[in-house]
Amino acid sequence: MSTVDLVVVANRLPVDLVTGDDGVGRWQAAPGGLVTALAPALRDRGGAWVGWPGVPDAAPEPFTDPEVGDDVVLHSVALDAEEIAAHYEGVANATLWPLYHDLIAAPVYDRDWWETHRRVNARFAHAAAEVAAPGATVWVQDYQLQLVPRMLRERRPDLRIGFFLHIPFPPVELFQQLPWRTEVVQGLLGADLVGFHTPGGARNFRWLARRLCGADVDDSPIGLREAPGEVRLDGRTTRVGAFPISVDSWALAERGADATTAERAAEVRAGLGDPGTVLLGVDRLDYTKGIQARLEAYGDLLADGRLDPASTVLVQVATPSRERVDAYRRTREEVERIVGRLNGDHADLGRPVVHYLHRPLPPEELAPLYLAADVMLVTPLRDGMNLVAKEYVATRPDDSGALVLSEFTGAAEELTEAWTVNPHDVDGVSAAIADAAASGGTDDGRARMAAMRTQVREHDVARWVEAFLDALAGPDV
Ligand code: ADQ
Repeated sequence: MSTVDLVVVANRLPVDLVTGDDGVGRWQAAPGGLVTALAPALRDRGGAWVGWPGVPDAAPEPFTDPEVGDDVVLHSVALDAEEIAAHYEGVANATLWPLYHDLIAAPVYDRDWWETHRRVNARFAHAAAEVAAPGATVWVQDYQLQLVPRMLRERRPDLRIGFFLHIPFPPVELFQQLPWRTEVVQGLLGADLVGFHTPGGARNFRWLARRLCGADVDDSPIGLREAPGEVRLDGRTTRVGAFPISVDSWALAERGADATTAERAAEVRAGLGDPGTVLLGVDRLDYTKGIQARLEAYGDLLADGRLDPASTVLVQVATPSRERVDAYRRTREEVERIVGRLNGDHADLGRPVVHYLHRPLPPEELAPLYLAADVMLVTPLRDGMNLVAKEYVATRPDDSGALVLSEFTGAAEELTEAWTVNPHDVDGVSAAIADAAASGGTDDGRARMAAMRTQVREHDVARWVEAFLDALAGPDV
């Protein structure tokens, strides 16, 4: 097998196996921020991507996909149905996801799942070790693969290994619940550089490295994009820093400025009955996203007359997600019950106050919605970053529009000019929505959006990739 100098390891490959009308399976690029962000670096360096193809037992030979890049070889890690249930639906989505998102749902700690999770992580590490050239850089992605860095280091001490966590790293008191907490911290310490969205996450991890593994740690403050901390253990140093991810700001701005997008946005508003105010939510249907909180807050505003149901519309687009996990089914039921109640209480014939779409929309449909929305509602109870907030800001063609943003998102550390809210405080969310809606056309509203647009333009996803890879390639410490 030929080997390469840059290997990305992620739970999923950047392509999906889809079955056509003729019954034949074909690979189709799965459009996503991460592949768009990483593909240029992989193409430049003739890289490889190691991941699970998303369906049970699929084990194709290494292949390429023109949309990812002809020079980027995709290596599949095969998982059987039992491994998908235990590693992916179990440990990843029912243990780590709720634990790392502040226990919004109760995490399940299952020893058999963990055994499988460990075995699956070892398989990813083995696959990466096979394709990495001597001295290559390997960048491991996200919470499903936290054991990989150490496993990979044991096989291949010559490699430069990076790890990035796309979800929040939890407060130390919560992390300590995990029965396999030391194994996870040791797993991550196999990397040369461990990246988080926020300095707080990096500091939590550094504290745990000392407490759980007896590592020698520095006490540098760790800033946004600067001064990573250092953790020394067994003669090696792991750097730990904050690398807030972003969006492809230029591509989004270009789409937002396109005449077709503006025309479609006008059609959308006309289709909604040309309301005075359009509010928008766009999320995966996940209990972390705080969809219920924003609906309740909106309901209060309609009920007490601060927003007029005859001239206000909320559009909520919710992508189906993890539908085999109980907590997700319950969240969907709750969201749909509240939508039904709000429309029952406040709608008129032909004029719903909430338009609810339970499906993903393609980017060419999302952009007009971002343009049509006077106020974007991003109210997660906890979120590593939240790209939707940045997409809204990046797509706006001018300084109009307003963002209501939960303080429990990574994005809130950068988009400080948003109307920030505590999503547990429904009265506070209502007040912020009312203020944001009233800010349209004011100097304050324009100044806030201008500042956020500058922030997102200057810190796009290409810069994120470059910052992480530069830090990873940095001087030996
Ligand atoms: P997610 O939890 O999936 O990501 P987010 O950052 O908001 O959350 O990204 C969602 C992406 O899906 C966005 O690009 C958005 O446009 C798209 N999307 C959502 N709903 C959609 C819909 N109905 N139709 C079409 N597209 C839709 C995880 C972490 C985040 C972190 C990212 C990146 O949970 O905190 O920001 O990874 O690190």
